[in-house]
Amino acid sequence: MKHRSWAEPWRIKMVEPLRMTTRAEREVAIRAAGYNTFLLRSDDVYIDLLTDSGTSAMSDRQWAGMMLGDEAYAGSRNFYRLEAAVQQHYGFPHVIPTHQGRGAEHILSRLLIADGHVVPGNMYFTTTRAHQELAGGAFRDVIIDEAHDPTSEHPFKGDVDLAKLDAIVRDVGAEWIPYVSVAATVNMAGGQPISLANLRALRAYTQSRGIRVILDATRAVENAWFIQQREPGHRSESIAEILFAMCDCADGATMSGKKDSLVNIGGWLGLRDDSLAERARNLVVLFEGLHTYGGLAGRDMEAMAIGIEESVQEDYIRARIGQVHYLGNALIDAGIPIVLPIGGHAVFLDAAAFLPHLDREALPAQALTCELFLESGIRAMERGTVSAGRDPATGKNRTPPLELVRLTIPRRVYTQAHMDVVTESVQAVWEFRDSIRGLRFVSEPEYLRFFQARFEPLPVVSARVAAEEETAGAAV
Ligand code: PM9
Repeated sequence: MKHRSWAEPWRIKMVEPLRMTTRAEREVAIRAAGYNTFLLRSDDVYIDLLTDSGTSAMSDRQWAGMMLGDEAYAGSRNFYRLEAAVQQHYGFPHVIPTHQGRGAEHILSRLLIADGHVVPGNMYFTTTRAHQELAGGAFRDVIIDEAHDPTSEHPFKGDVDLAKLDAIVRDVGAEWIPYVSVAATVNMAGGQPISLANLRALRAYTQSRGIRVILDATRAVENAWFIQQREPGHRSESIAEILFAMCDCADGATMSGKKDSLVNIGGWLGLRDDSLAERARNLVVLFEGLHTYGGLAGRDMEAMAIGIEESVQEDYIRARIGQVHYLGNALIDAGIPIVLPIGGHAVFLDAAAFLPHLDREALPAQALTCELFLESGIRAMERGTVSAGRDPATGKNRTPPLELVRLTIPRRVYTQAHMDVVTESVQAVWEFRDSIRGLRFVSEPEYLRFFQARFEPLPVVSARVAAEEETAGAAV
C-alpha cells in the first residue's frame, strides 16, 4: 500500500440536519439574495463551503471547556489559559484578545500605520488591507510571481520576493514602512504556504533595516504542515515546533481563531515589544473591551485555548489537509481547472479558465458561485474582481490576475461523501459552462463590497458577446 488513509481522528457524537431544496426554491433564494452567496439564508444551503471561518465543529473537550467559563469582567481565569496557550505555541509574550481577526488588524493598524505609510505584503487579504488603508497606509504586493499563476506548481507560492521588497524599501525608504505584512498560508493565492527558509530570509533582511514583520497567523498551523511535508529538513519536526519557529520570525501577529483554532468566534493580537503592547492594551479597551477579554466571553477564550492545543496535533492536521486534498484531487481527475498546488483550507476553481467566454467585467467567479448554488445548493465564495474592490485613490476597479471561486472546507464538519457530492456538482456545472451568463452590479457598498453587493444577470451571455452582437448589428 503506497498511501495510508487520511481518515479523521474523531467520530461523530452529534449531528445537525441539513435542508435539501429544489432547484425552483434555490432560484427564488438566489434572486432574493441579489446573486450574492453572502446574502443567502443558511437554511437554503445544503453544503456550506462559503468559508472555514467560525464554521468548525468544536470537540467535546471544547464544549466541556465552555462550561468552565469565568465570566468575570476583569482577570477571567480563561484569559490566562488563552494567554498561556498562545505563549506556548505561538511564542508571543503579550497576548491581547479580540473578538475576531479584524479586531486585531484594526488595533495593530491604528497603532503602527500613519498617513503615507507603505505596507508590503505577500498578497493582500480583504479585511487586512481595508484596515491598513483606513489607517492611511497603502498596501504593496511583494509575493513571488508564481502566486499569480493558477497553473504554477511552486511548492511555496506564499513566499515573499525579496527583490520586490528591496525595490520598495529603496524607493520609499525604510522609515515609511511600519512593517511587512506576511500571511501564512496565503488565502487569496489559494491557501498557499510560505516556506520557513523564506520567512527566515525575510527576517534577516528586515532586521538589518529596522523594519518589523507582522505575521497573519490565521492559518499558520496549516502552513506548518506544508513546511513539514514539503520543505527539506523539516520532516522529523513536529507541527508545534515548526509553528513556533515560524512565529519566531515575526515581531507580532494578528490571529483569527475562527480558522486554525477551531472556534466559532475569537482572535488575538500577539506582540513582543513591551511598550507597543502597553499601547495596544490601552487601544483595545476603546474598540473591543478590557484587555483581559477583548470582546469575548470567558467561555470563548477557554474554547480557543483548547482549540489551539488540538490544532497542533499531527493526526488532526493530516486529516484536515487530507480532506481538502481529497476534494482537490477528485476535481483534477474530473478535468476541472483549479489552482495548483491544492492549498490548505480550500480548493479554488479557476473561474477565468472555467468560463473563458466571460470577460472580467461580467464577473465570472461571482456568476460561477451562483450556478453552483442553483445546481445543488452548494455555497461557495467569489475571490476575484468583486473581492478585489476599488482602488481608494483612483476609485477604479482593481483587476486581480486571479479570478477564483473558493470551495472552503470547514474543519471537522463534512464527510467524504459530502466531498463526492461537491465534485459531482462542479462536474455538472462544467457540462453546461458555455451557456452560463455573466452578472453586473446593482448596488455596491463602500467597504468590502463582496459581503453585501447585489447583482443581476446580464441580458446576454457576456458583455463581450453583447458588444460583438451590437457591432454585428451596426454592420448589417
Ligand atoms: N477570513 C475567510 O472566509 C472570513 C472573512 S472574509 C471573507 O477567509 C485572513 C488570512 C483571513 C481572515 C478572514 C482574516 C480576518 C484575517 N486574515 O474574519 O475577522 O482569512 O476573524 O479574520 C475569512 P476575521
